[in-house]
Amino acid sequence: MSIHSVEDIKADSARLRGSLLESLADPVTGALRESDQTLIKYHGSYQQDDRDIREERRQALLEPAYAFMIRTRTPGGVVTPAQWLQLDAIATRYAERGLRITTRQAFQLHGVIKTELKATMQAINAALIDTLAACGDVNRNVAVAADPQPSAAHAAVQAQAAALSERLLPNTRAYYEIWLDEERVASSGGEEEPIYGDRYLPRKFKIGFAVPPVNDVDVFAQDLGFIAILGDDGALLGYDVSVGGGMGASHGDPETYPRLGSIIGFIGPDQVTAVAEAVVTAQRDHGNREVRKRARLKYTIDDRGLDWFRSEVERRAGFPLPPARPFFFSHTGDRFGWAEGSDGRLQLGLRIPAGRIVDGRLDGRGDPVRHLSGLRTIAMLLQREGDGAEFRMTPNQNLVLAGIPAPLKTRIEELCAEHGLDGWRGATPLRRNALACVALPTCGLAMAEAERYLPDLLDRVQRLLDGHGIGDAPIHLRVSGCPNGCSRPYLGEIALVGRAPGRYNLMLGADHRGQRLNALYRDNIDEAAILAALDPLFAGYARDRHDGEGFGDYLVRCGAVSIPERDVRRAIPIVHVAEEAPA
Ligand code: SRM
Ligand code: SF4
Repeated sequence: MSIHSVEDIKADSARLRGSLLESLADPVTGALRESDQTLIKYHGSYQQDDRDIREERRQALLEPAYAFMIRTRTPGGVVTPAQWLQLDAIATRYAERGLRITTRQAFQLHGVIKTELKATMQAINAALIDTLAACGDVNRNVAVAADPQPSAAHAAVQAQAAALSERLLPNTRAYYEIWLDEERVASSGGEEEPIYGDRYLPRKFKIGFAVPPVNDVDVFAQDLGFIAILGDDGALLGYDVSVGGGMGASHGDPETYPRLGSIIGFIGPDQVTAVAEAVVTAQRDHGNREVRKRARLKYTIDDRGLDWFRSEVERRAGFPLPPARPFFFSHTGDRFGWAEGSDGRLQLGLRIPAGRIVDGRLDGRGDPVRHLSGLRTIAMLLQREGDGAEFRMTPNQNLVLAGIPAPLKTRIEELCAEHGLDGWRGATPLRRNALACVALPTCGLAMAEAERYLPDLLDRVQRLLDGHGIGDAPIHLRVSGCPNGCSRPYLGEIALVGRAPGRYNLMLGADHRGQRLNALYRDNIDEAAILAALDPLFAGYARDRHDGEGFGDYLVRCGAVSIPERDVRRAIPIVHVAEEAPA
């Protein structure tokens, strides 16, 4: 679809209504009209088809097996045990492949058929969760540091992020009319959109809040990143503001590239909304609406200059941005296992491979797991006795059970062991930290496998590491099925980026703090070539690494890869910070 048609569809949509009601009511096809396929994204859903059986259906002269992916808007990935149970019931009834935790702390349901889409949306809303603006050219789910334990200011940051997510929602009532049967009041559908305007943003927009020393949200991959700056007493002083991060690129097109956000200054907590609105509206007015591939904020900034953009933000916000304050990131990973908060309550970090929560064999291999039913049982326990405990999805596709009363620890441990949820215990750092995007069979853009390939890939890479006696190296590996970069692969120390079935670009050399992109090491190679390329590098790392040196840092130091300065963001030096080891 051309850029102009997307812009026209938005403008002509009567505030995102389009002909969605007619499309949904059409009994002849499992699909929506083409323009409605664009519009439904703003309602938090994508039309997809099962690519595993696409060819078979084509040969049988059947239309593709259309079904819908639904994505929640869950700022910071926080849900209550009651909401967890409702989502589980919805996934079990309407979706295929269980619940999926995304790299932005949302849930995705896959495989919902058109005739059940409305009932599914209603059930999600009945759980007091919505899907509005989870996709589309608007601000998406706001990501927030997931681990509440290291910082007393975490609750303030989470509350601020949730409020910003609300503030940046579109004003249209279309969502409530189409899915929740709200009566339409204005026949023209003319709700004002002071932030977005008639055509919404030129492209998707993403915000993340990091709480140092952990950079689990990959703050420099966000269009707009807020880095919490804490006082000596742990209180929230404000945020350093980063703009213009983004991962997406297209193979063979140098006009598109991943970019790390650039820090433009420091703001107080009460200036977050003004700065966010300034950044969003500057992108609305100056983002590229001609070439969709160049429409993200990162290109607006590179095309017009960072100084121009900073002045534009200051002008719109109505105040100057003083210099950024010092901060320090130690890693982007999650904490696993038990930790105790200052209030004596406990939290438990659980590894969920590629975020997929199912009962059965993970992608048909290995020992069967009972993650879905295990978490259901734990949610029932926490609902009864948890006294405010909550589930927190992490941007690394994992799960934190937070605010658990100490007396429940043993019972929860037993339930985890019973249902195979204690996999983090024996898992090597490679397995704990790995990310993979969804890719096949649902993603229409996938060029190669990712989530379904991850277990085999990890086995093979782990074997190599073990062979060199460095099986416990804390290496961050990420796989994406195409260059769009949904698992933020360009921030992986090792990354595979899909080119074609079974073939990937091998990218190497990012750090584990989210401050340096990797670089292309080998183009379009198969698994055997990937392992052959990694083997001597692991040998060198085992032999020559310095104490505590990460694999990506080693590769840069020894010259195996060279990363341009523009792809590095240096922390602003801070003293007296204890470095936390990656998980
Ligand atoms: Fe993504 C498109 C899945 C996080 C960059 N992404 C897609 C679609 C919707 C494919 C499509 O357009 O038809 C994928 C649906 C697959 C499926 O079957 O479920 C998809 N993206 C995902 C998720 C589920 C990956 C995961 O394994 O968890 C993540 C959902 C996040 C959420 O809850 O909102 C997801 N996507 C990301 C991230 C990471 C992040 O945001 O931190 C990125 C890189 C950061 C960025 O935006 O630059 C990302 N997704 C993209 C892009 C490239 C955008 C660009 O600037 O070029 C696309 C393609 C597009 O927009 O045209 C895309
Ligand atoms: Fe699909 Fe590509 Fe995103 Fe993977 S990276 S989910 S293949 S769009």
